[in-house]
Amino acid sequence: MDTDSDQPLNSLDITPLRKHRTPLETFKRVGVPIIAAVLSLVTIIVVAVLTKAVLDKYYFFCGRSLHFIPRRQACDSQQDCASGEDEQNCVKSFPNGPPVGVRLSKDRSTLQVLDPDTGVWASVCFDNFTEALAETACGQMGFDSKPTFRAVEIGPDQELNVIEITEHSRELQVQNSNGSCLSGSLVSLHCLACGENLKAPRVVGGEKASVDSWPWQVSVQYNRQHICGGSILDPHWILTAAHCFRKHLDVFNWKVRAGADKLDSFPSLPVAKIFIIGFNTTYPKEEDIALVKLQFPLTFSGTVRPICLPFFDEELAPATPLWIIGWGFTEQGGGKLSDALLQASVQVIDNTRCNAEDAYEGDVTEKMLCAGILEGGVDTCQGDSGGPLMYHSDQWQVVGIVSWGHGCGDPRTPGVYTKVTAYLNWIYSVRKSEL
Ligand code: 4AZ
Repeated sequence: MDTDSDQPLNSLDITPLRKHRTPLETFKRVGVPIIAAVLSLVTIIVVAVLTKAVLDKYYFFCGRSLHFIPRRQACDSQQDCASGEDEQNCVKSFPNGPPVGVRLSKDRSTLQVLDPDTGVWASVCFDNFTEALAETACGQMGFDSKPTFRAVEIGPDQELNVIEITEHSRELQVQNSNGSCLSGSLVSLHCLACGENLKAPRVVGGEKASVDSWPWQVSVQYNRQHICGGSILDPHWILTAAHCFRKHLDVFNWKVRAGADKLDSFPSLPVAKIFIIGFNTTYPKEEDIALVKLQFPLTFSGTVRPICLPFFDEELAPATPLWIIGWGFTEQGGGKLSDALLQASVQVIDNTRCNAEDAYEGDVTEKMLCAGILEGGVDTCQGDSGGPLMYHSDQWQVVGIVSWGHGCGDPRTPGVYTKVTAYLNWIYSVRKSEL
């Protein structure tokens, strides 16, 4: 073996020859570790996301004492976290308080104010009415949008009870009630543009609906599962039913989906607060109304818009046509949710008929409304709860909230709805308390 020829003459002269790597070797040395690192990272992220989803679903994290408690212990009226965070962000009871003292009549949306001394409601004269007063009036009804108003002539039967108003600490006050109103005009007030859709509904019967027809319809969801329908009242507020929250009182996992007619295809919006009237109601019948406050205001568009609240004096005669919509069961009992939003037309059924012996035997109160069709077969059902019962006059109004009923579609036992006019003062008070 000739070793000498392999030895460098001088060790300082070594200039190691750059070894030329094949693409396969380069891939092995550089590509494989990168891929391994990326894969590990993806795995870590997936595991972390899944762990978080599972933890969020089954556990509540006590942030200050850094420990988990089972989710069912959150909002159970007992403090389980050391500093009580588990009882802080829960569905809130907001009892129906004193009258907010302001209301709008179906007669051209004219403004009425309560005289607290006499307990009498009076129409507001247009004399000296200002934009500031319009804002105050709408603020008392819990709107924070820019109102519009105009003068409308006093009708022949309205002359008696017309007043001028002023303002005192953001509340309207009756200034004089001597009946003089020089302008001879009342205030017609609109707090928010509402109840307009791009497309009118057409056919009667359960058929597919378009979000262009019902841009106020939302899906109220717990852990991404559709529980109830709801309607957009303004950028912050969704009207729905109280019984939707019966099983889950923690606000965190509730989300609202708005802006599409397919159940699983819309962006989901975080909820800030949920209000109901009280917890001690005889489920599901009494006071079945809830207000959901969104964390961020909605941006209105063709597919996301508010519906109007009814006027305080909007009485609906039997047989008045109304509309129902929802993703609820299409068959009673073992049905499943409909992926597409469905719509149907129904009629007001008077409470006496609805309370008959062969029907609800007196369970339907004045604060509820029955609607259906005589032949049966068209009705709301499980999963439609919380959604609107709608009436169209100049605009679309949410006159009812899907609440309860015996079965679905039975001609003798139509759907029963929370009568929204009976809760206007509550809706106004809750929103006002959050302005
Ligand atoms: C429910 O369980 C339900 N047919 C909603 C509406 C009606 C019945 C039940 C009315 O949410």
